[in-house]
Amino acid sequence: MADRTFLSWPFFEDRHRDLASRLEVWAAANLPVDHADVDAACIDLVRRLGEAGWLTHAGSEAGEALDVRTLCLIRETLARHDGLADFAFAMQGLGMGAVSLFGTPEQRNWLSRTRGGSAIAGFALTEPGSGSDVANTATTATRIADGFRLDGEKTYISNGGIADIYVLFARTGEAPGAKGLSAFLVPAATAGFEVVERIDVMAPHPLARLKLENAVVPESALIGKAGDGFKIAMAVLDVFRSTVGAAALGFARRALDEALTRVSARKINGAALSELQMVQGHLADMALEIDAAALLVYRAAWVKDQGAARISREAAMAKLHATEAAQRVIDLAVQLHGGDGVRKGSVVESLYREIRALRIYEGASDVQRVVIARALLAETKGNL
Ligand code: COS
Repeated sequence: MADRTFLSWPFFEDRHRDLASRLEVWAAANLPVDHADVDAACIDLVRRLGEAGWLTHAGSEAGEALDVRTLCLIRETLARHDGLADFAFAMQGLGMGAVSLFGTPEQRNWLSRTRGGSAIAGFALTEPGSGSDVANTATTATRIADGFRLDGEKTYISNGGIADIYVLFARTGEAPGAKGLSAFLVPAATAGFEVVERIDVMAPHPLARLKLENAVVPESALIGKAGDGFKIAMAVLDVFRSTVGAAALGFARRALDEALTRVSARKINGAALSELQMVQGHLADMALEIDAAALLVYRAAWVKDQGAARISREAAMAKLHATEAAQRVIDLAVQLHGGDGVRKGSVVESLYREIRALRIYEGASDVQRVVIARALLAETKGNL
């Protein structure tokens, strides 16, 4: 059983502790699910997470602030039990993040469906020609009578192929670069919107390349103001990057659990592996990485929940450290499992594959370093 002592940290309130206990019971009874058909598994997970009420935390229907500590606790717990369950939960939040933060009452109607599990959400930002460099978004949104015409391609879009609704970023051209982008709510059923390629990755989940050709959306699809798309994307990522760190934390805690069980049971030269000091050294390093990651993740979440307008630096630190640390922790867990660690289907083997993408999506590790350094330099400039 993973370490739960962190729940007594002052970052949390009793409602968080209560939620973590209830979710633990639910997750133990419902997870993991069979991953053989990831589309079917995700659709079913969204429905069940919705029915159980967990998805209500992934969106804000009435405009109240998202509770980032709750998002992190849910992601950490689900990831510890089943990476696909974490994915299903997280995408309902990220996909609808812009609507939770900036949506009109009409746009928020979608939230009642994504929070109930009857609609699936996607976040369409990345393009074949722009990933880290969001300011280079090439998909265009051209003003026409009563709305916009969307043309372009999006790729590596999670839930692509199964989502009912996407928040999609396109160039409206108010200014060059970052200041000329806007965010739109685009139903999958929009004429001219097509899923052109399904993408298979090392830890499979629904993922696709999307094409928009003469896809017309009404004026009411615009989220926030025209030209604010980049800031909207960054504000959403500010909230959800800490939660990626939380998912990594869940994977790392599971890896340490598996490693502890393994080294306690496995004998070498007549004694348990755990009696070797070199093994104990690895266990200590793993626990240290995990606690440091947890402190950064819940620090970022707590700061946001206290009402901070921007937590770019804290969120970047949480995501950067937690994902990189989890990779190291999981690698050690595989090592401590010997040959069994690389066997297909073993828990640590699947963790080894699942953690990798977290160091890339929602801002690769090097993007997080850029965000942290820029914040430091801006503070220094302000103090000179
Ligand atoms: N909240 C609100 N506004 C923000 C912001 C945030 N978190 N971050 C930046 N902005 C604002 C800036 O203040 C700036 O506005 P002003 O000129 O009015 O001050 C504007 O947005 C442009 O910011 P910046 O100059 O930093 O933009 P860059 O193009 O240099 O981009 C990075 C910076 C690289 C950090 C950004 O593009 C990024 O995060 N890239 C990764 C994207 C990503 O996560 N992709 C994965 C897709 S989701 S799976």
